[in-house]
Amino acid sequence: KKHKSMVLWFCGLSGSGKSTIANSLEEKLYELKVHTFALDGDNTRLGINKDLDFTDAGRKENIRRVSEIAKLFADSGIVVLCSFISPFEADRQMAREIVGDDRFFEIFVDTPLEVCEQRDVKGLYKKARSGELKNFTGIDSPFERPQNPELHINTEGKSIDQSVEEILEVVRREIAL
Ligand code: GGZ
Repeated sequence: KKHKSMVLWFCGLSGSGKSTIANSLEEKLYELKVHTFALDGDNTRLGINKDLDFTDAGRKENIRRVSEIAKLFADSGIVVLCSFISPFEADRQMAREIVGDDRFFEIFVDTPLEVCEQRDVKGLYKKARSGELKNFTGIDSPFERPQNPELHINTEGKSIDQSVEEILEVVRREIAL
């Protein structure tokens, strides 16, 4: 017998707030005694996926591998929070198929490019604009907006807590908290 698990798949531009929202949600779920595991570029692209670049093919393989990892964690009964730009509809569809449609929840963290670029926490947008960084999502690499995500969060004028509450509602419904 296993705890009910699910994969929350956060997609959106660099600097959109995916990881920030996921981390805050994780704290809330901890208080509710829900076991979680968070996957993002920081703990995968530096390790298991360090051989991959940001070409379309590199991103596809990145998404394929992290989906397989998410599937294994979900099989173990954990709620998995995946935060990846995952800019291509076909790759998100692949992730959904690998994980299983019934437990895959796509959350589009919709923050306008202008806002992400204004924040530019890591100075990557500046480098992308100057041409020092190639294939940067939103600048010279596309982001295909999700057409039918389970949840579409417009972050503008919304606090992290408000976004987290919206997601908590879905989680509560799914795993019957
Ligand atoms: C997009 C890049 C790039 C390029 C490095 N394009 O804001 P960050 O820094 O911390 O998050 C971004 C992260 C994206 O990795 P993902 O694995 O989520 O991407 S994907 O789903 O498309 O495979 C950014 C940094 O890596 N970064 N170069 N060219 N983001």
